[in-house]
Amino acid sequence: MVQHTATSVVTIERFIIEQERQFPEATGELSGILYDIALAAKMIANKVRSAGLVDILGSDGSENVQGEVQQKLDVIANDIIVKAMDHGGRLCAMASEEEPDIIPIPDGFRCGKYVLTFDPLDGSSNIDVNVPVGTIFSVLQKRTNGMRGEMEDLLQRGKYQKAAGYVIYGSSTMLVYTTGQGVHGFTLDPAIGEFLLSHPNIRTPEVGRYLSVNDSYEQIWDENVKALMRRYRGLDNQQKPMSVRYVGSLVADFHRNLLGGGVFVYPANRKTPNGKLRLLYEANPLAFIVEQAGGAATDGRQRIMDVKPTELHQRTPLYIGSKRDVDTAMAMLANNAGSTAPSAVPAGVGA
Ligand code: AFP
Repeated sequence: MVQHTATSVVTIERFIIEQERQFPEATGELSGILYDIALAAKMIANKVRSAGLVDILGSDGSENVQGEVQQKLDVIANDIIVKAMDHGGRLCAMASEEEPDIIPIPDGFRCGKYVLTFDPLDGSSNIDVNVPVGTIFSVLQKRTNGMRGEMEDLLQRGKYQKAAGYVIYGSSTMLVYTTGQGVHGFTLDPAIGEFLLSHPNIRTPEVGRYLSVNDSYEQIWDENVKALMRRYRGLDNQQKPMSVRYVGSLVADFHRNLLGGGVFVYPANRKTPNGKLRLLYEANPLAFIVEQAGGAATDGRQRIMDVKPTELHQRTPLYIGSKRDVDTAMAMLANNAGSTAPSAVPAGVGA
């Protein structure tokens, strides 16, 4: 690991090159993917920043594959990423939370040895109220022999990820990524249009201060999930109470907890028995990051990155963050995680 002082100005490009030099066998393809993502992130940041100024807010009326109404910026961000990534010759397929099927590399472009999955603009329902949103991505290496990427290449366990990261469009724009050599954060300097290394070697506290959960679902949680929440709040006198912080924008909640220590929780409930969040686009990339930072991620039964995906848009319960707090979830949910008794959902819950 190259050491940088707090005062050295290191662009993301320089940092990626220096990391790559430590691996003489590296072809530069993974680095190229990361540059292209950084470029797409700058373009999306620009759109997000001006969202309040131009009439591009609100829904464009179409629905994504989960039946959710898309915001216009979702569509724009999706398009930006696809166009920034599909012609570089480094990817052989992509999958986006906003598209139902594999996104192929268009005819005429070279296919590379990696696949990319991404959520182009997570938390987009928050855009109308000027709350941070984010992009999440994951890079895997192709496994099949043909030229084009196939479903099998995308449906790999998270532990096989080669890189993962997120971009948070907040009071400043930050890109945080890992290639398995620690977690590094870069802040966009808008004056020069460059991501500069601002958070080298991020480590997350072992014990969290914050609990991020939407507890309006309490009525439709399992009893063991309710017990876990009582534990986190200190109500069973087993630990110090955690402070509740919930933005409702996963990247924002995750980012705060990564830096300050905490656990983000989105359990299964009777309305969504597999939880809400997506394994490939949200849980796996953030799990890779949190583990690299010293934290952990589980679905309540097993480590997130050990789950074998069976479909592109698979959902998963998610408990992610500081190690002790995720271990507590594992211990308290192990017998019955994710499953909920099939009884009626009270009217109005989980709307
Ligand atoms: P949207 O992309 O539909 O806004 O969903 C955001 C999200 O996937 C994630 O960013 C939040 O953590 C989570 O949903 C919030 O869900 P609840 O509204 O059910 O708490």
